[in-house]
Amino acid sequence: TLRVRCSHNGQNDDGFYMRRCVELARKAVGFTSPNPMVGCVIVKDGEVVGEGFHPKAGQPHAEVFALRDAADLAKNATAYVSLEPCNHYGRTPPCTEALIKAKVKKVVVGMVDPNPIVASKGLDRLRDAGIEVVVGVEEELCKSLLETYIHRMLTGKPFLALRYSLSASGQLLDLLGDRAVHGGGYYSRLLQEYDAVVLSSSLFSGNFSMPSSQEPGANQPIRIIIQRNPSSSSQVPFVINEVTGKEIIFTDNSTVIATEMTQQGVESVAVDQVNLDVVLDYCYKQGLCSVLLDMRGNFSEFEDLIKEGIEKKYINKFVVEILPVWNGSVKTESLIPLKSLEQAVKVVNLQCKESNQSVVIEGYFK
Ligand code: AOF
Ligand code: ZN
Repeated sequence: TLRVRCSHNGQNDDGFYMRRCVELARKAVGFTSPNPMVGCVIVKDGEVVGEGFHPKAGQPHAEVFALRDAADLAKNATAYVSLEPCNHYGRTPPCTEALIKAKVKKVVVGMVDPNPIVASKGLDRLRDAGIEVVVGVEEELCKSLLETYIHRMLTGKPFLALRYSLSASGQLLDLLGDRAVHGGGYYSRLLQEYDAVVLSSSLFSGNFSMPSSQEPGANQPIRIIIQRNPSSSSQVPFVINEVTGKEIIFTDNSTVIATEMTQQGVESVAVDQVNLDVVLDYCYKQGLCSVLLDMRGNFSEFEDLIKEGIEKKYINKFVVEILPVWNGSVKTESLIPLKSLEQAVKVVNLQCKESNQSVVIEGYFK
């Protein structure tokens, strides 16, 4: 078979192949949760002889696909993997054994697996088998690919991102504003990356339709609907359109309403106070890695959730989409003056993301 020969200028080849691993891993965005996205490349004499990525939890890992692709050529080759190969029997057998059996000479790893059942045991096993192991190539890139997985493993909480949209004139936009972008391209892609999306029940009073994630078969996040002080069952929110997937309603103080919802076939959780602790704990127990706090509809319902999220440092990231609409004049009375730059919450790694109809900015809370 004809194999792709990659040019190597004698410079940082390891980085080149690791970036290819990450590119391969990304092919499964929105398909692998709760498993991490992983890519693997097998290289022999400067030639790529095998490639693979982990397509979905329950399916074989990246290394297995790449080794199958390389077949006999894996012998004495170097395997590049964006995440440390596993050394345990989970849904699938250990990748370390597959690499050893294929007789690879060297394994180059992007990052150590933070999963406590792996955590360097994979590296130890490879070294014990006489394989040369290099760790930490393009580590930051590999880590950014797995930010939600790493966060869940290290903190016992799902990764939480806040999303909202702004007019070009600087105001928060409601649902109507969101429709300024036809097809909601960026939003659909974003949904695909999160395991759960938190929405306000106020959204469901009108003709709200939830876009589905972009690719067929891709992850459709669980919808968590916050409904405060429900007074009658007529307010039971539900999704009108064809979007599938689980929906669950969190209500304040009303087991009566909760019972009614259950009778109507809607899953609900009644708690004294709906807050992020409750929502995040629920998501963690469900095995979810990431939650998107989606500020659409009634912003006041979200005000205290966001305040809590910032104060308790639960919000890891924000995603703001600036849409091509100008919303009247800018009202200066709505400005909240910044007391001092020192007191402001610091945002790091501000980045502009690709989107064809809007400007998308992402940033992280320090
Ligand atoms: C790898 N390569 O491509 C992935 C790894 O239940 P399992 O067998 O799928 O194991 C899941 C765990 O394996 C997961 O939590 C993570 O630690 C590791 N994922 N490891 O060597 C891969 N996806
Ligand atoms: Zn594995």
